[in-house]
Amino acid sequence: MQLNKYLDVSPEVAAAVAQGKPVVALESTIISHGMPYPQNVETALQVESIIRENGAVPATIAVIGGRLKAGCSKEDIEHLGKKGLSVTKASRRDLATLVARGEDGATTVTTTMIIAHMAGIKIFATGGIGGVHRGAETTMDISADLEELAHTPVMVVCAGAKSILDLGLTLEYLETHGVPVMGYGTEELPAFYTRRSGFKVDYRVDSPAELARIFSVQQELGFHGGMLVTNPIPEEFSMDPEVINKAINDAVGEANAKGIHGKEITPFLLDRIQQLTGGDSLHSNIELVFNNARLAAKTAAELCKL
Ligand code: PSU
Ligand code: MN
Repeated sequence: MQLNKYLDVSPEVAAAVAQGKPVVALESTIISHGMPYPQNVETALQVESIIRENGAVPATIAVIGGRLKAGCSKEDIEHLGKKGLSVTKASRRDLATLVARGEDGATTVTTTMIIAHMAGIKIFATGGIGGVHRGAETTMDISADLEELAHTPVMVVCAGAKSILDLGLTLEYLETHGVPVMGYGTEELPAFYTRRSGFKVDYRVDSPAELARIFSVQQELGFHGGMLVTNPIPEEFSMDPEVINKAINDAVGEANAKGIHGKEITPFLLDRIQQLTGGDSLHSNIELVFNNARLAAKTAAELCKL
């Protein structure tokens, strides 16, 4: 396969892809913008170990010095975690400029999907995706993640979406763009910190093998889009809905009062929620990422058998 000239695939990831072995992509915005240092680096490294324990090769994705990386080194991860918010949060519109200027970028769900696809990786595990923000009917703030899910053939395993978003409108947008929303072991869309949202997913799926089969058929049908797999946070780590919803509402209120918008709003809300819940939400956030990594690794292994 002719790889993009701006892409570096690590030798381990390249070998696994070439041999048809399971590989799971991981994003880096969650490292630089989603969690504080040093928990961000510890979590990123532990997620990689969990993927290995479950039989797949991890490929953490980022932009380092203008190179698109599929398979970051430990040093790259440490660098992204330490630099934190000063690393550009890189969505689709940012990639060309960062590459041309030789800069670093922390990849969102959007750009992780793009780079994973360039490298031949089909499955990606993360915490939460971006979506239609509350108030989007006036702000038009709709994450590029939804558009990427419509066009790029990568399965994204997440814990649903935080109710910093308008979950109903997010599902409507995905439906319009033909993105299937699967619930792993559930008929209800999980709300990231909690297992329930009151909204239905499109299909409940109960095994990694079936997820792999449906995704594979979608590709064979010639559809070019992705698939969203929503995996509820394990019961023991889920939060009290009243506590977390109050924190979310307060954080959204503050963001509106301060006029925060655009790419800054998601990192602002994530950070405020962590402060308002005294670190409980960070613990839940870490555990749900581990849970998604396990499911993604198992699904990647099933996909390789087909
Ligand atoms: N939602 C979360 N955690 C995150 C993000 C979203 O619960 O870390 C990050 C992801 O990288 C996602 C990005 O792709 O924020 C979406 O940003 P925006 O809303 O600006 O599109
Ligand atoms: Mn946005």
